[in-house]
Amino acid sequence: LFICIDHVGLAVPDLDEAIKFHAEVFGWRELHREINEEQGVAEAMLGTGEQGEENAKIQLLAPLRDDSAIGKFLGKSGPGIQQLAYRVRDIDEASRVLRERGMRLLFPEPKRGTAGSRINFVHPKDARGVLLELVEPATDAAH
Ligand code: MC0
Repeated sequence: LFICIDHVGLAVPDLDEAIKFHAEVFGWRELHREINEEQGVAEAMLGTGEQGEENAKIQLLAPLRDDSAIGKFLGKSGPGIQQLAYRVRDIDEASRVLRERGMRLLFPEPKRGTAGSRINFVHPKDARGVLLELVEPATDAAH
């Protein structure tokens, strides 16, 4: 059902400051940056492995608005891990199987995620306290 851990998402108040911190302290590279209006975030993907090696990424998520998912998370919990993302080959099939197993997905249909991917989320109450994202990468994605 799942291929691997795609990324771990961290809620941050300031994207530029967070990118600088993770680069200077941990040595992670910025791979990608974009604004996702629908999700209310400015996000950056950081590469955690050696160049060219397939590895899980770190996603930095800064809120565009206070009433966005990340804005609310920061207000309630402060900066930190907001989500764990599993990569799937086929998000429609993975969603069907998870629903069959009693998991509530947050969106009726997948939405657009980073770099043209298709995403959905398992409700944190059903995933035992973890906001679990499903990511089907775009077929022509460079990363
Ligand atoms: C809330 N809860 C969490 C949580 N957020 N538990 C673990 N991790 C989180 N991130 C818990 C609350 O503590 C609460 O538990 C219960 O879930 C319900 O929370 P709520 O306060 O009623 O609901 P909200 O308003 O905080 O919304 C939570 C929800 C929301 C997960 C529904 O954040 C959402 O719709 N998220 C999906 C979209 C998203 O996260 N977008 C930003 C990333 P108690 O025990 O207090 O009842 S966009 C993204 O990631 C894209 C760019 C990408 O990867 O490509």
